[in-house]
Amino acid sequence: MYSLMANCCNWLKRWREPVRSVTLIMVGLDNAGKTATVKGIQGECPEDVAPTVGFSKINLKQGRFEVTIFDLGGGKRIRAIWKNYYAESYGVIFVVDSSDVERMEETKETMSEVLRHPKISGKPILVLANKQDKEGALAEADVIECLSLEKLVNEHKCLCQIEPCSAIMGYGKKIDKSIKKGLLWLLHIIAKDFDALHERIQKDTIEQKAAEEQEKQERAERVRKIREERERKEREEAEHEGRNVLDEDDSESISGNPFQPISTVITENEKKIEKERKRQREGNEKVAILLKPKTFQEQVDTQSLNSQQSNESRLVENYKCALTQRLEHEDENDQQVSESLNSGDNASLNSGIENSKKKAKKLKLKRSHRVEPVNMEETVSPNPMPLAPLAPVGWETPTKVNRIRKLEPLGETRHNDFYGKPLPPLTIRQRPNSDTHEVIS
Ligand code: G3D
Ligand code: MG
Repeated sequence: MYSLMANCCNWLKRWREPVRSVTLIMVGLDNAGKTATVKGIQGECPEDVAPTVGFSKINLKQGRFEVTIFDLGGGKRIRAIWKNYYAESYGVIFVVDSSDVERMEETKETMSEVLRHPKISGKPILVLANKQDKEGALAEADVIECLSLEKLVNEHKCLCQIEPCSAIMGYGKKIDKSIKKGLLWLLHIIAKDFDALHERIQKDTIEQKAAEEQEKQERAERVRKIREERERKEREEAEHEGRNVLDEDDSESISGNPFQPISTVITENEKKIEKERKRQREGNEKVAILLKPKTFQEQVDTQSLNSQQSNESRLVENYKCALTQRLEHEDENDQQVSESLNSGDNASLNSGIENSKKKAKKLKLKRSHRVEPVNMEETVSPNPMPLAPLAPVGWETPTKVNRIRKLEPLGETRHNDFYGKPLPPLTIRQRPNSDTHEVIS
């Protein structure tokens, strides 16, 4: 009854324990049987295993533990990577080939090196004296003696358990009981002092990550310095030999990514050519802007031309205006002749006809030299530039000039013709058989 109650309490106690993740490392010399051992634990056939390159990892569940075991390669050159896993390891499984007496010294040195590492010292260690099935394999006591195990573990304050075993005897549930016993012992020791161990592992992991980051940066810095030094030497050599040093753009494109696909290089070159063309076009536009004053000068010339044409047109209009006045006088003279005819006054008729003939002749001569008015709308340039500053003040636009102002009466006795020559004085004659009537000749 008492034992039943004790078992129930233990079960309840274990049930309340949280699931714990534990990492272990499996180390030892190459060919010791490490991979065969982890395969057997995992439940796979341990025979015909290939040499481990780097490391392999297995996960298994044992009671309240989720166990991760790193099977690290044991070759002389690869042992340097072991230390990268020390910080996160809760315990160590060290596999020894008990049949290989010649390498016992090497095994001893290797184990000593592992246990004295600050990230391993004080952690529990399980020693598997493997290949016990082989003839001439050292017994447990001989292994302890050859490795000076007692001294070593005491020196580094590591709890230790040694188990003579054979990895190829079975796997899974039929695995060698010594291997299973040794694994349970290790997990038990870890569980006993789990919190302290866990805290240490957390701290060591953070420190190791910081150290790795620092080492990474230092390595990158070293690489950068080496590259700068190499580039400096290349530049100096190029300057010494008088070669052209690549310009910045080219060096960028080369140093950017030397392994980029050729299509990317072609596209980038096309972009560069297009950029260069655009730069040239912008340069041409700037030149055109610089030449703009010449165009403006041409516009000024056009204005002057228009102004000149305008002056000419004004002269023509002036002439036209005077000529119209003259024609009106002649019309009136003609009217006088017709009136004389109607009245039958021969003297005045003859006189009128004479005057009319003379003036007709004169007018004919003038009309033959008559200048036709110019269509100002056609001659005026459609240039939108304002011409007001160039046009004389007081002159009207040509379109308005076409409307002739009504003539004011000339002076009473004398007036001048178009050419400034004084005209004969006005005569007022009395018509016969009629009232006084003014005839302007
Ligand atoms: P390692 O991982 O430590 O380098 P392996 O060692 O697990 O690769 O084993 C190396 C050789 O030892 C393998 O043989 C393997 O079968 C054998 N071996 C492992 N454990 C035992 C054992 O307990 N007894 C015997 N007799 N042999 C074992 P191969 O021939 O494949 O190289
Ligand atoms: Mg291996």
